[in-house]
Amino acid sequence: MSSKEYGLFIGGRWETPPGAATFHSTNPTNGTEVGSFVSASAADAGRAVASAHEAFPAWRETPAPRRGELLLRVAEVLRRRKEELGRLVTTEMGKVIAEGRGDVQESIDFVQYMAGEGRRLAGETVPSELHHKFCMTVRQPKGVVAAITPWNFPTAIPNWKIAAALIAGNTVVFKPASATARCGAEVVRAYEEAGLPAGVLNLVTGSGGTVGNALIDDPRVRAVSFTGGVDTGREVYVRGARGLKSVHLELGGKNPMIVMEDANLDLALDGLMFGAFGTAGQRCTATSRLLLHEQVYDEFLGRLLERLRSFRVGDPLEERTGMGPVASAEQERKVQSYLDLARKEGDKILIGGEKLAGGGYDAGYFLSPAVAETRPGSRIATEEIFGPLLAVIRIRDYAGAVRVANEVSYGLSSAIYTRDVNRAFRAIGDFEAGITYVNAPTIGAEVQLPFGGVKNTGNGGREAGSVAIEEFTEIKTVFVDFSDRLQKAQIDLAP
Ligand code: UN1
Repeated sequence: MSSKEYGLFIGGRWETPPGAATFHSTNPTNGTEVGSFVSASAADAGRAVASAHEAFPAWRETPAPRRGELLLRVAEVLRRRKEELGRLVTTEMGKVIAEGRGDVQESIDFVQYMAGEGRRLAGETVPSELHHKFCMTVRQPKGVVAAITPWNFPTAIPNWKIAAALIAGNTVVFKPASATARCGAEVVRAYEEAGLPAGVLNLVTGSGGTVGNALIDDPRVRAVSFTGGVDTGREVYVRGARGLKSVHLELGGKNPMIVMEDANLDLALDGLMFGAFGTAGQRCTATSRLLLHEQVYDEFLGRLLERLRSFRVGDPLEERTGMGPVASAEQERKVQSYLDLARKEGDKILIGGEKLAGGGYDAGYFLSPAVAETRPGSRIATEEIFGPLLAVIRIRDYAGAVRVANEVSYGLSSAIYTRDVNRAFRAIGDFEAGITYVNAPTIGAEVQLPFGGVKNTGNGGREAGSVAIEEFTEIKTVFVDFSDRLQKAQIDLAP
């Protein structure tokens, strides 16, 4: 794939500001350049906001079902381009091709789902305490929304935000992660091709410190939707708070999988491989802790290590590859530093963690998938690593497993493998997490359900599902009095 140059997309036009600085994204498999982009200034971000602001009145007046038809066309474009975009995801980010395609499929599913939302956007109708008075709520768009997205789901997460914001009648300024800016730009091109009116969706590429902050600080931006790390998320929240904006945050995870003594171990092993090493562990929902019952500890661990010994790490574009490179030098360093830390803290690295060298590996960020035995409370058992390093903890019983599962600051996803239906249902209540899976790994969210977490994973909001609309709308409460006289609530009918 040859590299391609992209400008900013503002007011329906691609443009490269004269003299603009540029940056590029690279393929984590071999270091080649994938795309070159404008490093936008705060003034560029301001122009993008101005364009979104200008486009807002006409877009909000467009009937929501018409907005939905447009989204359906976007879904068609994405479907037609699925293979090409899937390969781009894999090339720019490094997840294996089946997952690259899955990323695009998640985009298609969500955009299509939101298109249908255009015929719902439901409010409520409730009785009045007075005669001939009608009470209802309607949903109204917030205005200009800033969507700031990470590199791990470089088409799906942008679409989660953009499609939900647009169907509700907002206009959007989108800043993708720099590492996957080409995926971001191609998402925007799909909306352009579908015929979205000028200014309704704008793209500004560049650093979070310049572009992201300029967007959050701009008084015309009424809502910010951010997915990324917890430290940045906290800064985004504080910054947005100054402008009293609605700030929606999807942050980290330290997701446990509990495997009980009565689990179907074959099923649990398949689930663990997918949950821990899918996307090279770089999902907010990745299974990063295995809480393993002592009765099946040795057997399950033995089978896991055996599976990993024949696990193929390599070119993510090859269909048979199990795991590609991690996404960047920074990710590689981070995982390696956690491995060092684990060794220092006395954890036992059972397998993996080497930087792979020779052959096709030299120019990429290839690490062998790692499993470390540790104890509750250790750093690798509590901090988000975002890479192919699984922490394993021995547990004695269900109560202990839940205690360990919950003793982290995050609360996104969680999973339990058991055949005991009582225990499964108890786990649903006991896990401090936004998502619980029973007999399935911690990853694999579906778009028609809410996605998000508790504790440091966010600030209470949810993406996806029909509740996604709540993040992007204001509720207007409406009273229509058709009695032709002044009626006084709380007073007229009081005894
Ligand atoms: C994320 O990791 O930020 O459930 C999103 C999953 C995916 C989405 C993950 N459908 O793993």
